[in-house]
Amino acid sequence: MSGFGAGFICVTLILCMVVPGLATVYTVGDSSGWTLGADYTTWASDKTFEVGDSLVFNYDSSHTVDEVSASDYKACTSANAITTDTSGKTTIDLKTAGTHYFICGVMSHCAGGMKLAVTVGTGSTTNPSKTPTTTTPSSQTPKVGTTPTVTRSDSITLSPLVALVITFVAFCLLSV
Ligand SMILES: [Cu+2]
Repeated sequence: MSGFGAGFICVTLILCMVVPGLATVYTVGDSSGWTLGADYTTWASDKTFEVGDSLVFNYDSSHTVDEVSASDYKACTSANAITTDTSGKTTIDLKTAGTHYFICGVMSHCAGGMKLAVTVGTGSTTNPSKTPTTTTPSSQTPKVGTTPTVTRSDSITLSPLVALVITFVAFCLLSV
């Protein structure tokens, strides 16, 4: 009887730990939303974006959300926009690694600060199939006879979570 209960609690705990690590939804500009007068470079500066995360732009009908190329971002032009939306609530799923650029397409708004660049890293916890940019550490020369150290930072950030999960699984097996 109690075995079922303990097992259920363990599975629930593991899910609770793992699931929040999968994807994060970022509200651009937080409570300010997507508007003139906000500083999106500062907003993005303390955040880490991963593949699988998403951005939500909240704005009124005087703005748009256009995803543009790097050069168009610098030039503040949305003439060649990759995507554009005027719905007032735009959700962008960050599906690929690299830098994604967003501007407001209304004249002079981009120059006025409505521009956002987010650098997306490859998701470390999941999405092993989506790793378009894998940089091989060519500078490293593991010629010494010792065991090669793990050079991928992804594995390092993942390990505490894995350790926790393993601990919980071991705990479950012992208690059931
Ligand atoms: Cu605007």
